[in-house]
Order: sequence, then structure tokens, then C-alpha cells
Amino acid sequence: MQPSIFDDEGLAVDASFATAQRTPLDRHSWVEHVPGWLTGSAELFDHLLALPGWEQRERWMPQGKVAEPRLTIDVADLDAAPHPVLRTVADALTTHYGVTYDGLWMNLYRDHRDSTGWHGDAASCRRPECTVPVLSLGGARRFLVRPVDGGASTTFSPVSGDLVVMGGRCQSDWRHAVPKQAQPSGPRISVNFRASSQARPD
Ligand SMILES: O=C(O)CCC(=O)C(=O)O
Repeated sequence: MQPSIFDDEGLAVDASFATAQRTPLDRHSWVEHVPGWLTGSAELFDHLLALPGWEQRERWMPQGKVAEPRLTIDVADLDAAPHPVLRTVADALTTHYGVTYDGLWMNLYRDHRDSTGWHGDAASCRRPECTVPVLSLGGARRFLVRPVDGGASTTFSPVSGDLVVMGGRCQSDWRHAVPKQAQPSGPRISVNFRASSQARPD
């Protein structure tokens, strides 16, 4: 039996990471996909979707200020996480990856037209190597990774309860994106774990 960490409501993470599949991108970087890592993801998704704090952010583009095509909630301090299982999740990630996750941010992709473009997590990763876990909840979306200078992308297809972890030099040598898609999809939430240690330069 896989060791699982349960909370009172039957939500559980697989602390053994038994289903983890690591894809090396090059000598320095990798992506790990952990299918079915969180049991009870639908319940957590419903709880997070109903939060009042989803924020519409804007960003400057060459054409001016535009609304980001997704909504966001930032939780700077893990102690303020909007569901207790997020602490369990962060603790399991901390134990497994050896990085202390102490904050998070969440993105809500309302449907298949929401997206995030090619980027690296520059603000939360100021070290050459960082480990950045992303938990998917709700609708299935593609998660793409490609070299910073362009080139072929590698596609991961996380469904609800799956974990995707970017490691090594992923945030400096690679870019990642969740593209819009033609095929309709329901809402998806990604929970992105942040470590203040990684946000400080070495
Ligand atoms: O939603 C995702 O799966 C990734 C989100 C992301 O890359 C970000 O917010 O920086």
C-alpha cells in the first residue's frame, strides 16, 4: 500500500510519489509529472473555486495595459492558505523535494480561452536551480515547456489531482506555458508552490 497523508475530509497526497515520471529536458533541467498525486481533488477544487478573492490582474504589453486571461489569488504566507490540505500538500512537497515551501499562488483558468504565455517564474526563482511544484485541479489543460530561445516544446497533460514539478534550470533555461485551446474545457485551477529561500539569490 502507498503511504498516504490524509486530512479529516478524505483528501490525501501520495507521500511516496509512486507514480512520478521524470522527464529530463537536458543535462540540467527536468519536469516530473506525478499522476493521481492528490486524492479528493474535486472537493478541493470546489472549495477554491468558490473563494471570493479571485483577482483580475493587468499587465503591460506593447499595445498597452491588458487584463490577464486568467484570475489569480496570491497567498504570501502558507499559514493563510484557504484550505488546510494545502499545508499538508506543501509539507509533503517540502519533505520530498528538500525545499521549504512557505507560500503559494493560484491561477483560475475559467475555460479553454484562458491561458498563460511563455514565461519563467523569475520573481519566485532567483537561483540558478529551483524546484517549482504545480498542482492541477479541475479541467485538463496542456502544460508546455520549451527552451528559452525557442524550439520544440514538450507537452505534459495533467488532469485534476496531478502534480507537475519543474526542476533544475527550468526557470532560467526553459519557458513554460498553458496555451489557449480550441477544444472547450471547464475551469481549471493551478496551485503553484513558492519557497522564499528560492526567491533569494544564492
Ligand atoms: O497554471 C499552470 O499550470 C502554470 C502557472 C504558471 O506557470 C504561473 O503562474 O507562473
